[in-house]
Amino acid sequence: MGEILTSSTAPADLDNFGTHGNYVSGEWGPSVSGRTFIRRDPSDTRATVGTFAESDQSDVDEAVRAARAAQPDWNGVPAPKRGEILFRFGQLLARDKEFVARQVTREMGKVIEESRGDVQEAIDLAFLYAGEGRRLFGETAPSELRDKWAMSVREAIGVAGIITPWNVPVAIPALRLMPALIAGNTVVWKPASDSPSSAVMLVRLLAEAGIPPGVVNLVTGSGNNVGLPLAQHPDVDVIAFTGSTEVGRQVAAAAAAGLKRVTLELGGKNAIAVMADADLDLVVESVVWAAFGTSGQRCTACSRLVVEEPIADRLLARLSDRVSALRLGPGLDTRTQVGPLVNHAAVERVARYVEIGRADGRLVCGGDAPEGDLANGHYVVPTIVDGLGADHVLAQDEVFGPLLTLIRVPDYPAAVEAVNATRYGLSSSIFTTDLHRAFRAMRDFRTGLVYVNGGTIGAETQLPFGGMKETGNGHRDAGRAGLDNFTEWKTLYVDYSGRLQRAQIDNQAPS
Ligand code: UN1
Repeated sequence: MGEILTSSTAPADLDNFGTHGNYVSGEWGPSVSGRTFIRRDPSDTRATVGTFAESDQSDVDEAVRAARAAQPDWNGVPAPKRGEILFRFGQLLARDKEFVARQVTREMGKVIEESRGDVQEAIDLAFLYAGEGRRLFGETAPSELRDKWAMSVREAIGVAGIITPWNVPVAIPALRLMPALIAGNTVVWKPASDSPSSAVMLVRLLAEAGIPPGVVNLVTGSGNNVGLPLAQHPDVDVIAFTGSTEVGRQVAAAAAAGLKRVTLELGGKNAIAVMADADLDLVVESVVWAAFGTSGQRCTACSRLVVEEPIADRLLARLSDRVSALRLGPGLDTRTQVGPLVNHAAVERVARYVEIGRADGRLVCGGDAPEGDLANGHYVVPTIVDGLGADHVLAQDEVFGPLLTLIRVPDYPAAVEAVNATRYGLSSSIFTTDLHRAFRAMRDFRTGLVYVNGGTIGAETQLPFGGMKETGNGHRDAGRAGLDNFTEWKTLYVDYSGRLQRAQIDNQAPS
């Protein structure tokens, strides 16, 4: 992997991330208005994570100007050289992995092991797209005419506006930034207000890796004051948004007048289907991880468990024992298995759904306020609800929390129907030991990702990531597909016959 990097920019005092501005034209500075906001630790809101720039339209304007001005030069850097900078960024992130992971946990709450995975996914993406700098393949095709050449090349779109969520605050930005940058676009990035320090850390490392001034610009602040102005901005060519379906619609509408490219990675209501022949030990472990990892706050999280009736009671009993024993606590405590939710609004939202579950179904476990010393954090006890149908609101809405709804079905066709009975289509999974069933599910489940004998989370970086239906608008992140979000196709024809040759007219077979 080349040079080993040992020194770190990480400050010694982890508990004080300090005050940070925006990053525009290679300079850190306050917002134009001078306003700031504070991010608190979701595991104990008495602790402050840091203070960040509260930006608005004028900051967006400056950042877009900087990105526009830097784009031709960045585009002129040979793609393999751009790749070397991304590679170095990956090395720097590997060097600082532990520091970045700890900071991620402090600001958005998930357990430290998962934050390490988040950072690792970004390292993987940096190396993956660094390699794309030596590929970025187009196509060549034979012309239908003699002495004529036909080929296509990928080209940068221009300035990319990238809006990212707090739940995977390192990997998701990398899913967008790495392909945008390798293709020669410049970027204005608005991270979620609940995870600004992850963004600051990534931008510092990008700068240290050698990203030139103006190529990546960071503007922190709210969705209304920064995200929407960015989506509407006439000088932004492509908008990439990852977040809820509701906000995705607003972003798409804001970008529509400018006919921008819009790539949306939105909600999920992901199901695990468990067939009667499944290995139940494996099911229990996989469901706990898929449903309650990141406290259920992943777009890929499993929130519906579709179970064949004959094994439903047995599975539920085992699951309930296992889930009731999960240890809640701060994500930095290595004994913790489930961390807090991101903020108070999230706790209230999940609590509302738990109450609906209590009224309309049967709470199998959870549903109560957390015990012990957790009153100062945003904790919700992992909860399972039984006795509801696939069309119930708990089986339809993306709750984005540790709430799992069990749906009993008589057989495989009913399982397919239940799995597909949502407006989302991100991830799904089947547990079975029957090979034929497994292949049928791969065909029948209408989701962008289908797992066999694995939970719904944990997609790798080298293949397309994204969903069908209202999970997005048809685009995919990751792998080579991720380049499609940030490139135009240019088709090139070169006629070296020295005479007029007309396609579709002068291409008769030789007589
Ligand atoms: C998300 O929750 O928005 O497949 C993305 C996974 C992760 C990415 C999650 N690699 O669960």
